[in-house]
Amino acid sequence: MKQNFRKMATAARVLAADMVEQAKSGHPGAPLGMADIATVLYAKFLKFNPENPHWANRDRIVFSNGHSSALVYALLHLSGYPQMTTEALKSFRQLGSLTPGHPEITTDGVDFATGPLGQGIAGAVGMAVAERVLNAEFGDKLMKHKTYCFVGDGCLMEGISEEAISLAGVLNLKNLIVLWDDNTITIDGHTNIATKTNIKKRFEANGWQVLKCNGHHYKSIEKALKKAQRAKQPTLIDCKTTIGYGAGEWANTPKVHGTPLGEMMATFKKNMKWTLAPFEIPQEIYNMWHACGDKGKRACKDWFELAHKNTNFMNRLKNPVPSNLSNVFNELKEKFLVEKPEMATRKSGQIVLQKILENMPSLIGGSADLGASNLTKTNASKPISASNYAGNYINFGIREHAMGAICNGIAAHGGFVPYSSTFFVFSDYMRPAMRMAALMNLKELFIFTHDSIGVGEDGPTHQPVEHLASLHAMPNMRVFRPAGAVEAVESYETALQLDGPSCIVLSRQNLPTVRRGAGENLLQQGAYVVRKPLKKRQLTLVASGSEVALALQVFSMLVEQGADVALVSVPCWELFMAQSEDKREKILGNAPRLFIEAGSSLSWYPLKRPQDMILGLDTFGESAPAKDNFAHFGFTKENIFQIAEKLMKNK
Ligand SMILES: Cc1ncc(C[n+]2csc(CCOP(=O)(O)OP(=O)(O)O)c2C)c(N)n1
Ligand SMILES: [Mg+2]
Repeated sequence: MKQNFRKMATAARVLAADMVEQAKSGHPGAPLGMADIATVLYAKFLKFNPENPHWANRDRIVFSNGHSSALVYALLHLSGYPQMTTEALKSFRQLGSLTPGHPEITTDGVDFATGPLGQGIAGAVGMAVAERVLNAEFGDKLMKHKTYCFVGDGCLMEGISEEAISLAGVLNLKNLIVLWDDNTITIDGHTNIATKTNIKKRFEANGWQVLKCNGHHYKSIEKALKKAQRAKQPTLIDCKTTIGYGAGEWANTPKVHGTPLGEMMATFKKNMKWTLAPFEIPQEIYNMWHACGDKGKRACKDWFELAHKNTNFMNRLKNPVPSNLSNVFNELKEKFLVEKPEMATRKSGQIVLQKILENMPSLIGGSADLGASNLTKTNASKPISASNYAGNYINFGIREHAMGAICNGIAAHGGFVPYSSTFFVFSDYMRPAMRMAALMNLKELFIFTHDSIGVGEDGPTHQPVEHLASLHAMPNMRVFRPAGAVEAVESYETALQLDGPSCIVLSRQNLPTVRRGAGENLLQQGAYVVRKPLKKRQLTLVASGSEVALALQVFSMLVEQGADVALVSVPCWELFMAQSEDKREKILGNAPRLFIEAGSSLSWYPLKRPQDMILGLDTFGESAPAKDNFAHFGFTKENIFQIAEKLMKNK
């Protein structure tokens, strides 16, 4: 099949322009500018199979400038992804379509959801890491592919890109090829109004190879991509392009970034020498585009023949969580129930993590330079490095934002459950990536330690207050805050059983083991009665994490006074709120409720009735020893005892 790149790129351009026009909304600028590069990439290099979009050894492609989505869908349509019909293109940006405003991974052929600039390039770094680690474990025949990533000027301005490319340099991810749509235009004008960074020097300083091409000249693009294939380092290709290429006076102006061509459409189509009706593509051009997938189809077929013989590998891809983990969890629970350790949950968490790591090669992750504090580096951790990818621990450096997005990329790649870790208060630094994990429903663990004012002397900058509530507000994110060692085991167990992302929030300070009997995993319903009332409840104490221990002291004081009290632990607010109201009410009971949490009171209002009370923390903490801090904010057994007595009297 003789491919004519000019015709192919023109078809991609007009389709993208037609889509934006039909929707009366979207971004024509980047698609028109990037179409030539994408055409050469798809025709000559990208290894993909439209008939099997999830084939594990395909090349990955991330459009970090997610506003180029019209081009993404045009490419998927032209190259023959069955789902991406002309109808789908016509539904661009409409409710329930496969062609949402920015790419989402629920569309076949979209490897990573993008839109918030910079997330994509960090995700691509994660994919390249995943590929290298699997390659080290299973060899070239089963796992060897490239990760391509388009970025705009915006992605490179975002700080996360610096975090990501510097780690990519350290890990020397030679299979990562980033294509920069270098059009010197962003929404507000020429890039020189906001940056004078020498991008070439910046990437080179991080150990990358930097190549350059004319992004509208096929030979030039091909030459650069060819060189990148043989790279010994990660590669940036600086593709000089014109935003809105072909769109008359709008080309090379910010206007074309996000304005449907409208009155400029006629000029554009004339410049493209295109006379067909909107969405009409000649068969000859379809044939050229369909041929792009041929190399991938052959490679995919060969790969399956081999891969099927390796059940270990195939099972790993199907489900990275091994089936025998329940034994690990049960043994640990038994051990903790017998030993009843007085231990920080970050420490019991480390014991759990180590046991899982020993049994789960697909669990990889690391910390943003707090391995020794988060206790997420274990005796079973082995570093992943440029000289040896066969490890399970990533030294992320002090780069929380990229750490989150890189883990998203590892999870989206497949074959792994990634984990990241830092102080809970710095979850803010990775929140945009966590939101994308939730949106993509990626199974991963965000492990946070130093979960409250219990941090103590480091002071309010280091003391999370609003973080639990703010993460509860994030859709599809689960937050586990175990009260002790047994709940720590169950937090990991539940997080690994369920789909999607989970946070595991752990204490710095020691906590008693509050759980008594073993039995089933009690975290699956989010909350449970950890100390039962005798006959008729007069009060229910409700707490999570370290405050459960405090509540337990109050419980004992009240019981000594002859009161009949229940203590409820809520290790996972989201799972509890997902229960039926009946079930929740049964656990919480009719008696007055006293909610105790050393954090924003916001989360407890949905469960608070007029006769109940919340002891929360709605200001910043103080720099003081933890004990003094808790006392200052009323988190003492004496104060809570008094509040409890008042609540019971008021009834
Ligand atoms: C984190 C984030 N901030 C802001 C935006 C809004 N936004 C979308 S595109 C864009 C400009 C991007 O410029 P560039 O990457 O050069 O794209 P081009 O205009 O060249 O297509 C901005 C500010 C965003 N999507 N994400
Ligand atoms: Mg630009």
